[in-house]
Amino acid sequence: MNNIDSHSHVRGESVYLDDIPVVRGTLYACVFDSPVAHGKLMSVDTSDAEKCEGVFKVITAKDLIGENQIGGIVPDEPLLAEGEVHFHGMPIAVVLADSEELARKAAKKITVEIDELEPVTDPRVAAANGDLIVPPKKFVLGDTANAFSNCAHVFEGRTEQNGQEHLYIETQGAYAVPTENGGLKIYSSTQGPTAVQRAVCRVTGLAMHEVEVDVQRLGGGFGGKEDQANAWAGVVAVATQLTKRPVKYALHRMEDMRMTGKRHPYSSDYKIGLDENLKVIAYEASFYQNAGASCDLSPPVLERTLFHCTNSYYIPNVTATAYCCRTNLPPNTAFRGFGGPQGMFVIESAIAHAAEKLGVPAAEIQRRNLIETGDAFPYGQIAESEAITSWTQAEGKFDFAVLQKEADDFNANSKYFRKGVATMPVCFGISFTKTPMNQARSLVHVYTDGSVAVSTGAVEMGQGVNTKMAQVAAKMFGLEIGDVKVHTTNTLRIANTSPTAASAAADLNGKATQIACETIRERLFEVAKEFVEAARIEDLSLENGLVHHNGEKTSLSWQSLVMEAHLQRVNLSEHSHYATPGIGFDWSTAKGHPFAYHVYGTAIVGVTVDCLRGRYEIDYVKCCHDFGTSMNTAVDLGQIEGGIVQGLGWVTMEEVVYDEKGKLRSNALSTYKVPDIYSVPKEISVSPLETEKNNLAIFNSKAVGEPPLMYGIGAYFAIRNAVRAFTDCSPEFDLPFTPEKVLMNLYADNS
Ligand code: MTE
Ligand code: LUZ
Ligand code: MOS
Repeated sequence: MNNIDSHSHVRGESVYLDDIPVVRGTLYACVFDSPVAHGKLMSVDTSDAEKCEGVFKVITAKDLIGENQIGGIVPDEPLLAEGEVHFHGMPIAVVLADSEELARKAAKKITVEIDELEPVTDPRVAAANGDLIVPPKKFVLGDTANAFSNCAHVFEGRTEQNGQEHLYIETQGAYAVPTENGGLKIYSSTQGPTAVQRAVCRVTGLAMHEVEVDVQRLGGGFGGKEDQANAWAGVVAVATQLTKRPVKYALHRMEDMRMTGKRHPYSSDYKIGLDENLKVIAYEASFYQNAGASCDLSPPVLERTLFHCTNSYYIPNVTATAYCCRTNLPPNTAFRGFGGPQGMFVIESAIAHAAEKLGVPAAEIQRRNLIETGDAFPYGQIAESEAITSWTQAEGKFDFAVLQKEADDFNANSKYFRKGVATMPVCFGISFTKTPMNQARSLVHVYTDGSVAVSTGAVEMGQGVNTKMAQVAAKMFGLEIGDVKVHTTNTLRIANTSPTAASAAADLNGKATQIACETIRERLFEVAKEFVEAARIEDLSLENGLVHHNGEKTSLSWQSLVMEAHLQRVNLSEHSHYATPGIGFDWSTAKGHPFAYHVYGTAIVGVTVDCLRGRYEIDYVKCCHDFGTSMNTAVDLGQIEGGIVQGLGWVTMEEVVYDEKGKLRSNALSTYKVPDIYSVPKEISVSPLETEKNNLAIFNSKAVGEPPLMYGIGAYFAIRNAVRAFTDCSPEFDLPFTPEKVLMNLYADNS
């Protein structure tokens, strides 16, 4: 079963925001953004821009009819700057013109007077200044203070992690079309149609039922469009409201890179305590999150850092504290893993540190501390663990000892190359940690020709969720995948959606679709029962387009059944709702059962470092991954491969650079490097951990969108091991480990 979009993708026929035919009279927007990171905005002069050819209007904050505010969690994010600018790239004015080119040309004519203030770019400086966006958050299990005094070994250190540009192939954008009586229809490249609808309503003053948001698909989101599509939709909505003309804005790559936030950089401290048997007895961590200039999704990202701060391990005494630090960078935001990778890197660094000091392999400490079923996570949820099974299966399948020996033998015989190997277990919780977000709706229509249409709140962004939705309906009705069409994600058909995020879209929307199909199927079986003279509807099933009775074919086809039901005036449509049962979290105690389940896995990563040049290649990533029971192995394998490559890009070559003035230097594809075909692992092997256990995943097929990204973290530790095999050094735990940094460490003076 392939992705249903693959055919139109390879033919270039899939429709993205910029492919939607524009309506006559459409104006094109271009945002003028702040040239400095921090300052008092004294004046904005748009007069020269307004005189430019083709310019219809220039909008600034004072023109807004609604509220100048798009901050969803904390109201600290104006749509257009007013009084002060908080980051380089902050939108200040919007030029509307007859073409994109004319709008961009005119935007260059805008001038501003700004009294510059000192920008803060370091989260520790912000924390020292008391500039936290929300109060610190803390998880406590056991008693670390006491436990450390009983540890045989205690190690302390610090880690630095940089951000990551989403680099979705399709940049951000939105298109607003006026509808009757002042309403708006918004096409948006967003993971959160409802988030866009809310933001648009806030800045225009319209009610939610006056604004329709429609999403066909995204050319990638990766978290970058969970919240940060809102601004561009807000811009075109305000422009349409003020001009009564359709308005479109599709950002150019450099505008997108400069104006949008990225994965959060973190600076962290750790302290780890072990006993004689390498059991981790106590762990303390402090996380300083670089949130950027406004709140955005930083608090829930920070919370997920805490949720995953012990990764796959059981540690009886944990104190983890997290600080949401306001700086003068673009607001950082959701990015695949959502703070989880940042939490996991710190514990893995602490383990690597301990291993180096104790002269044991890190894998030995990892393996001895894997969480078991019945153990509690620091937030109180009791594990149903596959940590040991995935480790054991990976070790059996890929023979860690042989891989390590291969590397050792190679190293003994090579003058300038070194191989390194590292293991990376992963445990990732599935559900939005904010419990109310774990709900979804689906609308299923069966038409009288037997074809089926499904609409859900899920947004297709390349991850294959539409394919999975079609599979659910096809399976429930005993049809072919081609008999089902998944339609755009639209707020008129599906209201109050959670964003497509947290890897939970297939589960939530799939379960809702399953419920809708079940309801329709029961109605149809009542009709079929008479025709095939069945005693009970439980004896009926739908397979290969035919009604089956006690497992035997009947002559009643799906199409005849549907038509007959319609003639009998039976409802062939259903709008259903699903909410994950049994989950909840109480922040007053910082305990609860936030996740429907966890996804586990263990990876082993091998690299070769060129010790003359500092360059490296990833030889392999081999993992045993917990799929539950995959409903689509092609799609899931694609997610694993993409996730791994994105994860190792973050820890190796992707380097977001802001200068001391808070200006983005890595602001184009020429200065920001993501993994390409030459830098992906030469081999990615996936061994499925198949379990029969029931879980809350759709058809027991566990969520796969984010967890594999964290296998990529193993690349950092593998490179580190290779470097240490060449020279006696102890590189700082500092991401990304670019070839430059590797080279510096290879020839650092450690004396
Ligand atoms: N895969 C592709 N191709 N494109 C994307 O934008 N986003 C990732 C992941 N995989 C993404 C992707 C992120 S951040 C999430 S949360 C999940 O997909 C969301 O989709 P799901 O809930 O259907 O797994
Ligand atoms: N988004 C969100 C997420 O709002 N809450 C989450 O818990 C989450 N987790 C992962 C990715 N996005
Ligand atoms: Mo993904 S970071 O939950 O959009």
